[in-house]
Amino acid sequence: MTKLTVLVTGASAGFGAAIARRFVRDGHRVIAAARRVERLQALAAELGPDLLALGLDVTDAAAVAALPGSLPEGWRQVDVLVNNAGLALGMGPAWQTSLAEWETMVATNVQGLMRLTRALLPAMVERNSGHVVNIGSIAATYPYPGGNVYGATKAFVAQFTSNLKTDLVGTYVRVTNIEPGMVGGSEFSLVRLHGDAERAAAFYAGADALTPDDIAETVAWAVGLPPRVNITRIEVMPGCQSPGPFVIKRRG
Ligand code: NDP
Ligand code: 8X3
Repeated sequence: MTKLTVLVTGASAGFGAAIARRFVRDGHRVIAAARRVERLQALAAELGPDLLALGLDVTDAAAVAALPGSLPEGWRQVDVLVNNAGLALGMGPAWQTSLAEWETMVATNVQGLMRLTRALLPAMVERNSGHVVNIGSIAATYPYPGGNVYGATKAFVAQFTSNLKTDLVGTYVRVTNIEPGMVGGSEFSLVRLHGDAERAAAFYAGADALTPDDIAETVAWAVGLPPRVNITRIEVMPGCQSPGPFVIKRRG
């Protein structure tokens, strides 16, 4: 087995931490990036020297541009980039939401992912080997009330992935978009609902939601396939979830 170096953004919680654990346990090395470095250090203490904790705000364009050259000696060849860092903020209708929150979602989910990819892709193409795994969402495909800018950022991720695939045709650099539905066991809803733990818990009550480990499994599967196999997109929902019917508001 080739020991890969995998850079996972948003590794301080939820999917990112599960993906980092999965790759290290599978015998790979992980650069675990996020803003809350103390959490990454705890992950390093848990997983040992195959995990490198990296303080990184993906919205910091200069830090992302400098990333390839600023990694420690021996960690500079990134074989797999998992663009997982992301967030939703708010569930309100478009005319009542905060413009600043919309901008934060765009800066993180769109610009952060775009810049990380631009920073690390040239070396992958140069080596004719590598894999960019993006964490999109079913919110890219299925609209729902309150999904406004969040869903739109994930639609960017879906189309960016598809367009990268066309640029990378004929190479062994792969690109995959994982599009999860309802996943519990992460901080996603707590962040989206501005720390309202009761509302966040109510969202998952009685639902057999996916877990971060299910997403880590999906990522590990796509990455573990032979280099000739490019999984371009995977939509993954729990059995308890499905797209809804069209809404029809009737007169009277
Ligand atoms: P969490 O809130 O548990 O984790 C989000 C991670 O992103 C954290 O580690 C956080 O780290 C990191 N992050 C946020 N902003 C930044 C930033 N500016 N720079 C660096 N890291 C950042 O959520 P999930 O694990 O659930 O979500 C992970 C991804 O999956 C997101 O892209 C989300 O949109 C997507 N997703 C989630 C679903 C769900 O139901 N949970 C379903 C579909 C997709 P820190 O704050 O330490 O920087
Ligand atoms: C998160 C999934 O359906 O809550 O991306 O938007 S959903």
